Amino acid sequence: MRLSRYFLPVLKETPKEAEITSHRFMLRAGMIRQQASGLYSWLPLGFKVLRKIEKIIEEEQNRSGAIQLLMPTIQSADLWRESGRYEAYGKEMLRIEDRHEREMLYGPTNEEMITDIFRTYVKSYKDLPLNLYHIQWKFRDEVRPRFGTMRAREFLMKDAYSFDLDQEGAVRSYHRMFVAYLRTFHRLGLTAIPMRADTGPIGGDLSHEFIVLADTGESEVFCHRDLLEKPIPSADTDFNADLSPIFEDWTSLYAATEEMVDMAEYESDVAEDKRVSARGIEVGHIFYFGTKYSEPMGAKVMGPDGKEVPVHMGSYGIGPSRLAAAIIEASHDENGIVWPVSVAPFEVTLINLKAGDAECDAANEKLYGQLNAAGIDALYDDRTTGAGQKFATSDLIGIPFQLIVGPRGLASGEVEIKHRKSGERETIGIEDAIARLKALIEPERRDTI
Ligand code: 5CA
Repeated sequence: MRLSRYFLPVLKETPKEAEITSHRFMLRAGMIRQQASGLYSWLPLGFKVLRKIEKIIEEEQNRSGAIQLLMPTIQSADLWRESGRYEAYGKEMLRIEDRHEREMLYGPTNEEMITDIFRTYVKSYKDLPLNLYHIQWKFRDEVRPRFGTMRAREFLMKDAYSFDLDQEGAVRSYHRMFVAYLRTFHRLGLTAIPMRADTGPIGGDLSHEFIVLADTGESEVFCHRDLLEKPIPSADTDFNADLSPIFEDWTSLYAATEEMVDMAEYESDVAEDKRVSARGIEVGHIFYFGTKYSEPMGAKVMGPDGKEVPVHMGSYGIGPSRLAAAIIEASHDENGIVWPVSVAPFEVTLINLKAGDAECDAANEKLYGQLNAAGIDALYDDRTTGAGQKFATSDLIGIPFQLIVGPRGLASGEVEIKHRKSGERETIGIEDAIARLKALIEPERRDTI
């Protein structure tokens, strides 16, 4: 992408309304624009990040055996009356009336709708286990939308729903999602710790929140320090196998959110030097709730003994639009965002230090062609602005590498590579630059771990 033809409305001023770093940088980097309280447009740079986050989530959901579909954002109130949640949900639910005076709502979550789909088509235990997911916008009329896309009113959610014949099967499905979540957050460049959690309006008795530690997090959390260093299950994990050993291993160390923490237990379970009490951002939340929806909504299957039973269900949420902000909270410096390669909107900024100079332009054009041919996602800063502004823009928007090309280096056949994260610079022969960047970028894409 040529920056001169791109739409990248970066801001010089720090917007007043932004209280936390990620919100500030998302506005300044031209990623998002607030349209009304808690409602955001995703501008091209932000949208690219969001799509990359979604793609990683999809790959890991698919790997675990979940199947993607798409349900509408608007739902019928009648469906929610069946589960009893229409009245219970309260003011967070945006209620709408259509022209026929039918009561509708903008979905805050999809347990009811997926249960309706399931009960329509699935009748036998032979079709289980089944896990269906979608990535769709949700609306919750939060009392205090704040921190940009971190707590918005309209936000993107990946929500998966598992169906099993009995509790034992449902717990296996829960473990599969647990492992898929560990892998997903790791690939997004995050350390997210699963913690015992409260179930809230979703209900149920087994639940974990996945928490990224950050000072600006909304909840207080308490956990064992070793959880921060634990190795992540690899891509060749067999999702048909019993994953309870991985689950037990992770959950044997103490970790709980403020709603669930038992201070006496925390202090007796965790040695003083291993205690981490910090603030955290909830990026994912998984629930097992048995027959809470299948029972009232009549989602039943025939068991092997010929008897009909309501299915055991779980639901599994991740917030891609919140994640864009959470990743920035976890990875930035005073100059801007520091994207992990796996979600960076571009992998390299090609910085032409003397746009307009025929020789320099030619060398940059050639490198830009080579970057594209090598499958490297490059932003070519071909503007005729000063070098300082180009460095500042690339730093602000968080591109992992800069390939810096100017007349002085070209005279001796050299270019420079700057690493966004460490600030390190290397001078390299122009012929070797693409291979070097490839070697730096490919392992960081994390698509094979
Ligand atoms: N039905 C269940 C799981 S599918 C559910 O709704 N879970 S949830 O309420 O915990 O939300 C799932 C995820 O959506 C959260 O972990 C969070 O990452 C994201 N999320 C929830 N509320 C918001 C919000 N107001 N703004 C941005 N993201 C949100």
